[in-house]
Amino acid sequence: MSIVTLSEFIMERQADFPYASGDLSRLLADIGIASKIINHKVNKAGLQDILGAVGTTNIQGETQMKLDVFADNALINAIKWGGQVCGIGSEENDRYFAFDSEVHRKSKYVILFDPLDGSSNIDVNVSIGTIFSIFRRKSSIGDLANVNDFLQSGAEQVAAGYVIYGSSTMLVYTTGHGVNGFTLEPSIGEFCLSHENMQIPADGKIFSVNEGNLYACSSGVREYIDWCKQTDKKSGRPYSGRYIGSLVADFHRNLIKGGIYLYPGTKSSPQGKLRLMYEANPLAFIVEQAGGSATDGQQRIMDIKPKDLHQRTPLIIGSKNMVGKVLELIAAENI
Ligand code: AHM
Ligand code: MG
Repeated sequence: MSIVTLSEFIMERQADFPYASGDLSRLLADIGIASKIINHKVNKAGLQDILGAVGTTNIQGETQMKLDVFADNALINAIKWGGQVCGIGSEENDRYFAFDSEVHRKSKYVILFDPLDGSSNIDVNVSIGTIFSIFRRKSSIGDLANVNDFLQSGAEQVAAGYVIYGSSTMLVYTTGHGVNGFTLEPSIGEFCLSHENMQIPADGKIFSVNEGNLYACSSGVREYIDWCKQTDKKSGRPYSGRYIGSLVADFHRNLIKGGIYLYPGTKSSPQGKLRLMYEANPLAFIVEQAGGSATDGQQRIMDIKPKDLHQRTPLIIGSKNMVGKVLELIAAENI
């Protein structure tokens, strides 16, 4: 059996971009390296005295866990050292970084990431993840990166992906030519191609939502969840409710098995909880590349014009027909 490593695959696929200079390939490889470092630390989390809050709070007012900070630093260092981006935006930092060296000013890309999503699950041993999104810069090569390089709509992403630190560690990414998944083989320390050309089933039997918020959601979303629970032999309902509360893990399962994840707006938080730039956009790019859909209930996630680096958005993402059904019920709300 021949093994294809992440680096081999990235190099092989560089031919997908006829005029590419290899910068994007190197950037993806740097993310692979950072995620191995994060994986190593996450796996040791139960053994070391590294749990608990650092004591600082991030821009969203959430208490940071030590591993969030570690993951953030690991990614920033690996990516900055690689020199393929002129700037970085991270969910953990209120402002973006624009790198001032000559090498960085000449680079073509910016990256945004959520270094460790679902980090409130670390101390209960539940899967967590890293999510990233890459854009081509808007400003001129040679300039310092500015906010407009980051505030691009999802449709302009050139690559996106996630790493799930679960029962095994996987890296899944797209550059707009399908979705491929790599499993970390610990004995050789390499991500190996394990899920080639991933496709999400058009229909699924899993719905993932925090039902505790349901009374505060719009009637269309409530009706959809009711519909999922009704018996209908033909369509295989009732569906199964599966909610880990760790976006990458819920998304990854639904991508493979077919399903839908919803984090809608509520009365007190009309924009929901999740961040457009760090969570919704990259996963939307992946799900669309795998044949699924992602919407905020009114429009395609990747069409949203961002105004703020940290803005939130409602997110309904997964199997195409399931997302379509929710949209049908939301549209009927206004009639
Ligand atoms: P985080 O970025 O602070 O970790 O928050 C995002 C997480 C997602 O992973 C998860 O799907 C969601 O928050 C769960 O939220 P809730 O506990 O409100 O259901
Ligand atoms: Mg997050």
